[in-house]
Formats: sequence, structure tokens, C-alpha cells
Amino acid sequence: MTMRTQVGIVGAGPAGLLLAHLLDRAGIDCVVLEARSRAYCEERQRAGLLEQGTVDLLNELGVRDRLAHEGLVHRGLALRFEGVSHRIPLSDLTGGKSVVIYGQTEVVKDLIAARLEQGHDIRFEAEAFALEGLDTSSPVISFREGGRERTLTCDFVAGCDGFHGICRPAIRASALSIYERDYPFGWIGILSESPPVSDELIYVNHERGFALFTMRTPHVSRLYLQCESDEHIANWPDDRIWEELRVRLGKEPALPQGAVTQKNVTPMRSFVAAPMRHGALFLAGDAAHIVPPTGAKGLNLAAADVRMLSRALIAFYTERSPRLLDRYSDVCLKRVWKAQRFSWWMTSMLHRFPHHTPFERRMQLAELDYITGSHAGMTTLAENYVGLPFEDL
Ligand code: RFL
Ligand code: PHB
Repeated sequence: MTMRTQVGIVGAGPAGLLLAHLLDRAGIDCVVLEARSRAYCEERQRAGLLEQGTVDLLNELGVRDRLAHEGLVHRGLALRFEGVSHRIPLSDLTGGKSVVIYGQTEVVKDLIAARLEQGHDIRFEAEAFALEGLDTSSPVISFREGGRERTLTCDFVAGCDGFHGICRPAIRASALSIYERDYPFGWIGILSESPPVSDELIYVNHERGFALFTMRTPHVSRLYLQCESDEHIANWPDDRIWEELRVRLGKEPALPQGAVTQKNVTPMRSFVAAPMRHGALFLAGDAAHIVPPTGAKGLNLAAADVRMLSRALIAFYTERSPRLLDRYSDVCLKRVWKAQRFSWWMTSMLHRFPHHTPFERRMQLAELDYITGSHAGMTTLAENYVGLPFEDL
């Protein structure tokens, strides 16, 4: 059976769900296809830190009550090296801006619930497997649902299907430029039923590698450790993780320990595919770019992309003007490259690199010493961390 809609959205991660809400609000018809089940999407542990702009967007869309009650507002963070913590007062340095800790799992749950409550659907367990007619004004998405193959004909396709999706590979290789860097390490991430060691995030540069102490709630911690890029989680029983976290954090403050409820290894990479548009296909979020999580930018970039894409689509349908659609890729990529630079810089400054010479190690410590000791240095970190202003379309 064939279906028709104005915008076919592939993927119900943050990018696809936010876009669906933005289009609904403007009266533009869309269908969301998601390969996984609702439970899987709601439980996938990932990001935790929202920029003010992302919080504002969620509020605008009416996703506000739980975020307002349960989101933890952060006005500073700590960089720790050579055993000493240095606070970066984010809000003081950025005219009062702050960031909010609210798990991506919660953002996704809220967006799914709100969309279903508004009477719109999300087609879970509907896996897109082919895109055709991208050079025409009626592209077609083929997908599998309930064991049957179906098609969705649209005016536009929004490729919000993450790094491993099918949308970016549907563009012929000669039409895309790929920029990438793999880092010689990964992160082990755990979720623990224990209170955070501190009210604010602690980013640690240690001889044995990076560590990050963050949280989900006042009772649940999210902790990360730099590890080998091909690390097997089986090599890291809970006791070894806690011991290593304690070593990298140092003796003070004492790290509360709790039951580990989730554990995984993430590779670290920087990746950009340009342009973010091919004919009737628009890529958004991780489908177009990946940043290493040290700068906490991935989800926030996905939100910034679909904010632009929705504005361009609304202009197209209300004014019949393709002008903003034509500018979509260039405008998004300006923000993407700045977030790439920041994420690469934070990653380079805070991790242990296997090839580093003693000289390069001293350079890293000198950079941390400079950044934490200079108003200009702290400000450059703070304004990027809380989120740069939006470009106009
Ligand atoms: P997602 O979340 O990967 O969603 C894509 C969706 O598409 C579906 N899909 C398909 N559906 C239909 N047909 C197909 N053929 C499909 N193929 C795929 C998938 O099932 C999925 O549901 O991409 P999106 O929406 O672009 O969102 C991006 C964010 O998820 C990502 O950038 C962040 O999680 C990155 N990130 C962080 N970002 C932040 O802004 N702040 C953070 O603090 C932060 N911390 C992190 C992070 C990512 C991490 N990992 C695991 C990489 C911490 C970590 C450890
Ligand atoms: C998180 O809370 O999961 C988190 C926070 C900041 C980061 C990365 C991850 O830089």
C-alpha cells in the first residue's frame, strides 16, 4: 500500500521528533518512520546536557513541566588536572546563561508522549530501506512494517536516522564531501544508583586518561572513563571501573558508589558530511555529523539543525519560496563546524593520547593552566559550552 505526506521523517531520535513537533505546530503534514520499538528509543542511554537554546525550543513546543521540575540547572563546571579542580563560572562569563542536565531518554519520552497525546502517530518498528526520486518533487521512501513492504511518497525527506541510517548513504558518494577524524580511544559510560560526587560536572585530565563525573538526577550518577577504542566491556567489571574512577578523580571529594544499572563503550569520532541537502533530501543531526561527546554538543546540534529545517519548510509551504531551503545546508554547517572545533579542542585538551611526547603532555597542562587562569580563556570555553548564538537563515 502507498501512503502520501508532505514531509517524510526517517528516525524518531531527538532530531526526527523535534522536527515532527515543529511541523505539526505549523500545520504541515508529516509521517515519522522509526526502525526500533518505542521502548528501545526511550531507554537508549546517551546525552544529558542541554544548551539554553535546546531548553527554549522544548519549552516552546510545550514540553516543559517535567523538564522544569526535574532538569538540573548548571551555572558552572570544574576542570580538574594535577589533582586540583578549577571552577569555570559559566553563567558569570556569559551574561547569565546556563545549561541543564536532563537525560536524552527523558527528552525522547516527553516528545513521544506529547506527539501521541496530540493525536499524531509515530510508526515504530517501521524500517526505511530505500529512498528513490530524490531529484524529483515526489521522492519515495520504502519501508518494512509488520513483515510487509510499503512506500511513503512525500514532497521532502528529512534524514534524521542517525550515523548508521540509510539516508546519507542514499546520496551518491561523488555528491558528498566527508571530513572525519577517529580518536585513538573511546569512553566507557556507566549509570549508577548513587548521588553525584559534586553538584557540578567535573572534567578530569589525568595521567591514566580522561574521566567525567556527571549525573542524571540527585540520586543517579553518569560516569565516564577514557578507555581503548576497541575496548571489550567484559574487561571492565564494576570493581575495576570504580577503582579507576577513584584514581582519576583523586582522594577528595570521596566518590559515592552505587549499583551499576547500565554500562557501555562508545567510540570517539568527528565526522561531517557536506552538503546536508541533496535534492529533496535534507539531513539533520547525527545523520550529517558526529562530534566526540566531550563538548556535549551532539543533541544540541541536532536540535539546531531541525530548528532551521522547520523554518525553511514553513517558508516553502507558506510563501512558496525555496530560498531558505537553499540556504539550509550552508547555515547549519557554520554552526556545525564551530561545534566540531570546540568538541575537538575539549577532546584534545582533556584526553591522554598514546603518541604524546613529554613535551606535548606539558603543552596540554600549560593550556589547561592558561584556560583556567585567564578571564579570556575561561570565557572562550564558557561561551562555546553554553551554546553560541544562532545564525539567521
Ligand atoms: P539518533 O538519536 O541516533 O536517532 C536516529 C533514529 O533513527 C532511527 N533509524 C531508523 N529509522 C527508520 N529507518 C531506518 N533505516 C533507520 N535507521 C536509524 C534510529 O533507531 C534512531 O531512533 O540521532 P539524532 O536524532 O540525530 O540525535 C543525535 C543524538 O542522539 C546524539 O548526537 C547525542 O546523543 C550525542 N551526545 C550528546 N549530545 C549532547 O548534546 N549532549 C551530551 O551531553 C551528549 N552526550 C552523546 C553524549 C552521545 C553519546 N554516545 C553514546 C555517542 C554522550 C554519549 C556517551
Ligand atoms: C552526560 O551527562 O551524559 C554528559 C555531559 C557532558 C558531556 C558528555 C556527557 O560532555
